Amino acid sequence: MDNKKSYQFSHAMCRKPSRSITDGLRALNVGDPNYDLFCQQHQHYVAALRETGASIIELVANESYPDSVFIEDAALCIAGVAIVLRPGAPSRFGEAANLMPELQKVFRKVVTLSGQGYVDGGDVLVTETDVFIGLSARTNQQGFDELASIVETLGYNAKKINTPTDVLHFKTDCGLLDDTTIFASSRLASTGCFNGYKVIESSDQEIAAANLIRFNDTVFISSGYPDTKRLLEDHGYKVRCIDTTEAAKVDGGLSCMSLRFTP
Ligand code: CIR
Repeated sequence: MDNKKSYQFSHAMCRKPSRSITDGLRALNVGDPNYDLFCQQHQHYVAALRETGASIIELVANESYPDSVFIEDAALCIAGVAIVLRPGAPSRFGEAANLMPELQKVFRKVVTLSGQGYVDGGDVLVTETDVFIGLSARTNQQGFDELASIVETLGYNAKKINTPTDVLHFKTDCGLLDDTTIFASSRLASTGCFNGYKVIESSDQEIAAANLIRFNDTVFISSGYPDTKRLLEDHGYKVRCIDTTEAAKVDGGLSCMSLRFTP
């Protein structure tokens, strides 16, 4: 099956938030997420993805891993292959192995990184031809090397980027809009890492809106960023806003709550 375009997907896999989300990792403590409200916001997110026509596989909550709702960090689904990653935070090490059987139910080919490197899926942005991999506190050089060698066999160019300091993940600051266009913070865009692409920059006041996802015909952004919504609509995109206040308390955003793929 032809899996391109890089923003068109027949499926997404999501994991319900666990009650242990109150122990989720965070750079800054602004208070624990409210579990019930998180579940409500997560349900809206899942329903919105489904409304684009995709089938959504919803996994049960996993209390052993507080951050497991952020399923994107444990795997990369690309060109019909599921690559089980190695999340770089100690409390998340086990998430990938735990997810593997679920991926095996859906994908004919499931592979793992070859060594002991670390990669969080939040550091990986896939376009039609390129796989950008951001080195960060969670993704190291060895992880880059291991993932690059896999995606290159799938026909992609692997591009190594240095995620700006103090930014959790590469995709905290960017998201794909279409074949040739990337939305990014100015601090990331100004590094020139997206040369060859058209870049739409987020305003510095709405930098948190940079973690958006294009899923089928819709661009999903977090609620509360009216300038970003207008900007994207002015560029012709269909935009839908989703409340992510509870995920944000533990440094989560839109991209991290799903694996998006065509198996
Ligand atoms: C973590 O620090 O790992 C989680 N609390 C948040 C992960 C967000 N993941 C992502 O943006 N891909």
